[in-house]
Parts: sequence; structure tokens; C-alpha cells
Amino acid sequence: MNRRNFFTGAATAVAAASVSRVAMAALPEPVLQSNADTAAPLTPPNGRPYHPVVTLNGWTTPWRMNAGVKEFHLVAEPVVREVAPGFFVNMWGYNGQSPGPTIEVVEGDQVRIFVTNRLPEATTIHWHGQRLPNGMDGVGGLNQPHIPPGKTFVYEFTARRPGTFMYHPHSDEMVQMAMGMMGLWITHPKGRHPLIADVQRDYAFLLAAYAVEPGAMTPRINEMTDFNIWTFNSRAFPSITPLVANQGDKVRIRVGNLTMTNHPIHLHGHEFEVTGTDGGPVPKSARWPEVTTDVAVGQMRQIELIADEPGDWALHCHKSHHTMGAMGHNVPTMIGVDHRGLVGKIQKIVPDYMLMGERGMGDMGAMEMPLPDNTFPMMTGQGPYGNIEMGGMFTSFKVRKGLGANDYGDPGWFAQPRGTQAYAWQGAPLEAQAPRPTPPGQAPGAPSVRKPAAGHGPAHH
Ligand SMILES: [Cu+2]
Repeated sequence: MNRRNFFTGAATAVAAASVSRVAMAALPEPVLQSNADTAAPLTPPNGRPYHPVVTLNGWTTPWRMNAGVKEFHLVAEPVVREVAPGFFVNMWGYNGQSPGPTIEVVEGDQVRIFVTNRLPEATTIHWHGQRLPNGMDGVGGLNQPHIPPGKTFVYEFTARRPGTFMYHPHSDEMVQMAMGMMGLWITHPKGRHPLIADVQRDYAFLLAAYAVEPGAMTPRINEMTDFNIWTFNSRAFPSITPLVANQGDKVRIRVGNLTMTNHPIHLHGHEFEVTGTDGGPVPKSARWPEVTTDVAVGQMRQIELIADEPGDWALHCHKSHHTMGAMGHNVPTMIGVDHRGLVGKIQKIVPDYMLMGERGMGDMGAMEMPLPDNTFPMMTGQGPYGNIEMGGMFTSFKVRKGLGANDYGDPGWFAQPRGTQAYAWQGAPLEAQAPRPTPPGQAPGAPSVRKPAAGHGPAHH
């Protein structure tokens, strides 16, 4: 659209509101997402081709080509994320969700990103890991003025280095990252690259943690260490989409950590290599096989493997308290409840409990959404053989024979071939067959169970 034509056309009696709408039309339409589903990979609609990534429970934003420049529009704004079924959290994000949309470009692309601030306070965006002019690096006060509420700033640079990156604010960072402001950025190589393999599946997610009191909906943004909601892309198990692969596929998984602690990410059933970081591809001579890789705070790790073992394989953080949903299992239902009489009672258990909107997040209260039954499952997820008893940073890697190249749908549960599954022993009780060693300090033959304390009922069920 030509700007001059716009104003010529608009010159015939326009109201002030229309002028403002016309001015906004000069920006690329921000592409919004309101649900937390995993979007199909975005085949590049224009520009140079690449093999797109799949953002777990997220999406890649389309762009506008404008005289050879890829234009994007990110709108920083309050959002509501369904972190797990029935568990909603007030967050700040981009284009309707937290995390914001993934930006995918090709090495050498010139990009222009319009960033509109619809938050109640100033923000900026830092393009983590990018080579760019200093004034585009997004540190408020250092590289640029902070973006005031209601204003739009423009970032322009060339995506010089292929790799796995992320974006997040560098303005009231503690609050804004604790509220979920983050997104992925993938720069694909412009051609064959000696250190970047062709893959059939390319997944990406960010590790994010929140501190949400039972019954509350807004994260406690001053928390330093005691987070209780552990997420991949702001979703907690059992709500994280499984990663699906056709047997034999080469698979890349890109993980970035914007929490305040490290996460050893562990994959079952396969070995992988770390093939890249946010610093770029890892030289082949520096790669070694792993089944767990630690992703430290502010780091990104890009792993690759051959999906050659069919099955449903766990993919999770190895810190066991990060695969739990904390505290939420006994949260009372709040639908239709007048909170005012409850605060005092809740504060006896949770001394710093406050209603949402009373923490200085003034504008959050203006969102006019009904207070949901904010229950977060602590250990949940029904599997084919019972409760999986996980929450938080856990999902599955589902390898199947004969999946189509673009089939990312959940194939359901894996049916273990006969004779390949752990089974219940049906023979004689094994305890009776071998004498057990006597624990030190105990007479041989003495019962080895601890005596139950009075009044606590039987020690054995
Ligand atoms: Cu962890």
C-alpha cells in the first residue's frame, strides 16, 4: 500500500478516528493467537524457503514483505494463558499470548519489527543472541529510551547469524519476565551449512516459571527463588503438546531458559548431541552423546537425534520438583465466591496472599474476565496404564512408523508389542526364597518394620 495514495484517498472528509486508523494501517497487522494450541508449522508465504519449526503450544507469526524487508508487528499487552486445564494465569505477553509468537527468518534477511506497547508501563525488546547495531539491542536506558505505554518503536537489523535465539524485555525485566514476556527467534541458514543439519522435525520451546499462589491468578512478580509453576512455553503437563516424529526422522529440539534456575532437560530412549547454542552451531569435534543437557539461566540449547525407537518417551526436566504442579491440588473453587470475606482466612495459611489487582497491576483488573476455577493439578495426566503423576516441565516424545511428513497430530498412546513391557511377577513370593541381610543394630530375626507411632494406624496397608 502506497502511503501517498492513502492520504489522497483519505483527504475527503475523515474524522480524527479514521486518520488514526489509517496511520495504524501503515503497520503490518499483528497476528494474534487466543488459544494455547500448537499451530501447524508456517510454510514461508514469501521470501526465501526454509524448513519451519514447530513451537510447542505456540505459533510462528507471518510477516509482510515491504521492499525486500520482512516486517513484523509485536504488541506487548496483558494476556490470559491457560497454563493447564482450568488453570488460567494473568500474564503479559505479545500478540495475545505468552510466550509471544516465534519469529522465523533466514540468514541475511533484513527485518523491521514494530513493537507497540499496550502495557501499563514502559517496555523494550532485547533480541537475545543477535548480532546487530548497538542501538537495536533493546536495553532500555542504555541503547534506547524505554517505549512508553501507547507508543510504537521500530527495530531494524539484518539477521546475520543463523541459529536459535529468543526475545524478551530489557525494561523492568524482573517484573516483565516473571509475567511471561518472551518469545523465540529462529534464523535458518541461507543454504547448506556445514554445521547445521537438515532435519525432518524441528521443535522449539522456552522454559518459563511462575509464582502463583493457590487461588490467585496473577504471578507474584517479586519472587526470587520460590516459583511453583514450571512450564514449557507457559504450559504445564498434562497440557504440553507431545513432540511427534516418524521413526527414522532426524529431529532438532531447541530449548531456551528464561527462568531463574537451571533445568537439566532429559530425553528417554535416545541419545542426542547438543548441536548449537544461542552462540551458534557447535563444532562437530566438540559434540558428544548425552541423554540430559543442562540449560542454564539465559541459555539456549539445540539438540539433535535420530528418532529410531518407536514408543512414547518422556521428555522432561530432571529436577523432580519441576515436574510437579505445586500446591494447586487443594485450591478451593472460586467461581461465584465473593473474595472479600475470604482474604483474611486465606492469609492465615498464605500470609502474603492478596487478591489479583491489589498488587499494583492496575490495568489487569480492567480485563473483565470471569474468575475461573483456578485449580492446577499437582500430579496428573492419565496414561494408558494409570496416572502419570507429573505436572510442570514434562511431555512426551512420540515416535511412530509411517507418519506423514506434515503429520504433527497426537498419534495416541503407544501399544507395546507383546513381550516388550514390564509385567507383574506371577511366581512364588520372592521374599521367601532368599534370606535378607540384618540391618545393623538389630537382632537377627527381629521385625524390620519400624514400629508405628501410637495413634497413627497401621504402618502397612
Ligand atoms: Cu527444571
